[in-house]
Amino acid sequence: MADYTKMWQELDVDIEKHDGLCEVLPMFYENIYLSQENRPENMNYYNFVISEVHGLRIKELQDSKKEDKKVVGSFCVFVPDEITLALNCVPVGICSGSQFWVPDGEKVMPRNTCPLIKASIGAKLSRTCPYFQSCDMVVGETTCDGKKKAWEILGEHMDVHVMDLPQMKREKDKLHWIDEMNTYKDVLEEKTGNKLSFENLKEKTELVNKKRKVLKRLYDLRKCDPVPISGKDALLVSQIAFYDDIDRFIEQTNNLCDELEERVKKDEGVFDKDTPRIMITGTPMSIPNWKIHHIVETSDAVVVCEETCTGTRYFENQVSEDAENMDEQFENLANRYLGINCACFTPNEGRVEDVLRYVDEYKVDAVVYNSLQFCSTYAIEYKNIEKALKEKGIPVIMIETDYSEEDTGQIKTRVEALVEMVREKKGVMA
Ligand code: BJ8
Repeated sequence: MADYTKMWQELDVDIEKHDGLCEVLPMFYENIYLSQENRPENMNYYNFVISEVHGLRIKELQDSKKEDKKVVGSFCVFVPDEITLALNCVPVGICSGSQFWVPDGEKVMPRNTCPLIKASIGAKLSRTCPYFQSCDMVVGETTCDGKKKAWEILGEHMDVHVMDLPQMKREKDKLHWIDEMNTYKDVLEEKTGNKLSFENLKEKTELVNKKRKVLKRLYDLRKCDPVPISGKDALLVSQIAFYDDIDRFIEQTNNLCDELEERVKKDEGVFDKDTPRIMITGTPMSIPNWKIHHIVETSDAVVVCEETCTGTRYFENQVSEDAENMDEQFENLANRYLGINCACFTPNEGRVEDVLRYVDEYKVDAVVYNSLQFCSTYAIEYKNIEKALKEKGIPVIMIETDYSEEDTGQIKTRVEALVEMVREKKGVMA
C-alpha cells in the first residue's frame, strides 16, 4: 500500500492514534470477511476499497477538492445526495461504526448515549477519521435527541449545517421538508458559489436512482435459495455505497450482480439450500460494524435482508424523474425521502408493513431486531414489530448492543437458539 502519511498530516490527522486504528482493521477484516468460503470473485473490488479505505479514496477526495469540489459529510439517509451532487460536491457518509472512537466521544457526551453518536463525535475529536478531516462541511439532521445535541458539539469544531427533519408525515410536514431542502440548497450554493439548475438536478437524480437500482438488484438476488452472496458481503457493499465514487460503485456492483445471476442460474450459493434465512431490522450498521451479521453467519444461518438504513431504507423507492421545473423536482425528492420509515417518525406503521413484506419477499424464517444501545425510538418500536411478526408465526429476538465485543458470547447463544428453533421447524438437520 502506498504511504499516505503526508496526506494525512496535511489533513491534520493524529498520525500516532490513527496508526492504532489502521493496525487493527486488516486483522479484523481478515477474520470476518476473508475467512468466508466461496465468495463471489467480484467481492475483490470491495476488498480493495476496504484495504484503501483511508488511502486511495481519501486521495480521490483531495483530488476532487483541487477541482473546486466541496466534500460534504452526512450521517443519515435523509440528507438528499441529489442536491449535494448537483452542486458539484462529493457526498460522503461519515464513519461511525467503531468502538475505537467511542472513548473519545464519551469525553464530551454522557456514556448512556447511542454508540453511533459517540463514535461520530469521537472520530472528529480524536482526528483519526480522514473522511471527517476531508469534509468542508457536515450536514446533521434532527432525527433523535442525541444527534441534535451532538451537532452542537460538532459545530464547535467544524462547519455544520442541520436539516430540520419533520417527525410526522402530514402535507404540512412535506412542505416543511421541501423548505428545508431549499435551505440546504441555499447553504451549499453560498459555500460553493455554484447555482443549482434544473438540468444538474435532473442528471444527479437519475444518477442516484441508478445507485438505488443496482442496490435493489443486489438485494433481489438475495431472495434466491440458495442465496448467492453472504449477508456480510451484501452489508459491506451497502456500507461502501455511502462513500465510494458513485459511477464506479454502480459499475462494480452491476458486475457483482452479473456474477450472482450466473450463480443463481447454476443453483450455486454461499450457504446450502434451506439454511435458515434471517432478516435483520433496526438501527443502521456503519463501517466497520459487522458484529451481528458475523454472529448470525457463524451460527449456521444466513442474513438475507436488512431493514435498516444500511439496507433497504437506503435504496427502496426511486425519486420520480417526471418533473418540468425545479419545484416539481423538490416535491419528487420530498415524496421519496418522506417514504423512508425511520423510527423517528410518529406514527410509523409503514415500518411494520415493510418488515412483513420483506419477510415474504426474502422468504425469511426468523428476524433479529437489532437496536443500538440507548436508541429509544428503535427500542420502543420493537413491541409493534414483535406483535406483527408473532401473528405471522415468525420468531423474533431483540438484541440491544453496542460496538464492543463484551456481549458477543451472550448474543451468539441467543442467536444459536433462534436458529435451532428454525431448523426444527423446517425439519433441517444442522
Ligand atoms: S433515517 S435510522 S440514519 S436517523 S443516532 S436514531 S441509532 S439513537 S441512526 Fe438513523 Fe437517519 Fe433514522 Fe436511518 Fe437511534 Fe442512535 Fe439516534 Fe440513530
